Amino acid sequence: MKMKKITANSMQEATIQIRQQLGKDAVILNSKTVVKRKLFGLKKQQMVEVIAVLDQDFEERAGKGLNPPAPIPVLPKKEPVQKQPEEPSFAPEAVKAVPPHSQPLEYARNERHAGILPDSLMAVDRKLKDQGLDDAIRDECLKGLLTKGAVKEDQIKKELEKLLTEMLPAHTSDEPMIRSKYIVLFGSTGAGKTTTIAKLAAKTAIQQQKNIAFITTDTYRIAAIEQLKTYAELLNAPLEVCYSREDFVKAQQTFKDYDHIFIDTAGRNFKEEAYIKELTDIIPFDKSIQSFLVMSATSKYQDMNAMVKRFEHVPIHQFIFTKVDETDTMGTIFQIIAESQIGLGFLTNGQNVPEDILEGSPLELTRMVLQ
Ligand SMILES: Nc1nc2c(ncn2[C@@H]2O[C@H](COP(=O)(O)OP(=O)(O)OP(=O)(O)O)[C@@H](O)[C@H]2O)c(=O)[nH]1
Ligand SMILES: [Mg+2]
Repeated sequence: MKMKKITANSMQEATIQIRQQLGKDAVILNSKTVVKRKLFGLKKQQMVEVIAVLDQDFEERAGKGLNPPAPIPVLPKKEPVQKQPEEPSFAPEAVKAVPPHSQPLEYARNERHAGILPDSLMAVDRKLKDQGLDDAIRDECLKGLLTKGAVKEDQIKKELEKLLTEMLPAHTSDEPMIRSKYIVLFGSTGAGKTTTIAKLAAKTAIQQQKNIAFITTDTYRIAAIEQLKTYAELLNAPLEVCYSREDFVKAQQTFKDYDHIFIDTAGRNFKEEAYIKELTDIIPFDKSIQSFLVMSATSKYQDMNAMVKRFEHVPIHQFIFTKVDETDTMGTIFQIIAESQIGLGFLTNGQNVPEDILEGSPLELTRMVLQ
């Protein structure tokens, strides 16, 4: 994105200069009247100061190869609403509307913005960068703030919260987060799958008074079965261990009268294609299964991104991010959700079962990023 600040005698003159310097596709984001001193400061003259941009798309979101979000069984997820930023009222006809978030932008960052953006917006850019948000998302925020004329602290806070929240898939708060008969958690080794499944099952059994049961396909570590068995006993819930698809089908039959069956899976190195096959060999990812990809909030963006791509052929309905108590940087989570448009299911923030878990909402996540 090329950004320019132009000061001219009139809006018309500014528009001509913008066209000359940025071309006919430039977009005016913000304008204000300024008083400039002329003739060695003896004369004051009213002028217009305009900030305009030229977007240069370099890649489509889809080109990043992330999975499209899988519809949640039983109650499908609603499509997120993409809002177009308002066009400034003074925008001349030739100046286009600001494109939506789906079009990322590229530009040399601070050097080109220095002297163009007000300090308050430079500070926003820096803060979001520190959180791990990429150029495209930050550009979208800066454009949105300029378009709304939000350059003061209180305006920025309100508008930025709104802009960021709208980039995330809409949260259907009227539907329970656990909404299918079978709930499966999968993800990388040690991410917190078993602990989280115990938290979810306990909440569902105790708070919602549902009949719950457990299945585990984690047969690699003896301790893994014992770990889940301990939680099952505490909740007075049955547990079946499944080594194969036949075992799984049998367990489904055994648990046919239960409300929710929580399925724990083995932590494996999912860089290996074979492990994904193992997972899908045992569990039939059909319409009765609601699946959560579990990742630690402390993971790097590249690893999370690779993980999402790796599960291309397994439906991921929502994410669970664990260990948020171990990081101050929530931007990576935000980035992954905004890019993949796969919704946030839960965040876990400690080792206590069942307390340390919360439902994720787009607004809450945005607030955590902006804290
Ligand atoms: N700080 C913190 N620790 C957590 C959280 N969730 C889980 N843990 C800890 O992470 C460790 C691994 O948790 P598990 O639930 O065994 O992880 P897993 O994904 O089932 O591990 P594997 O089955 O071996 O792949 C345990 O020590 C948990 O107590 C969390 O939200 N915060
Ligand atoms: Mg486990």
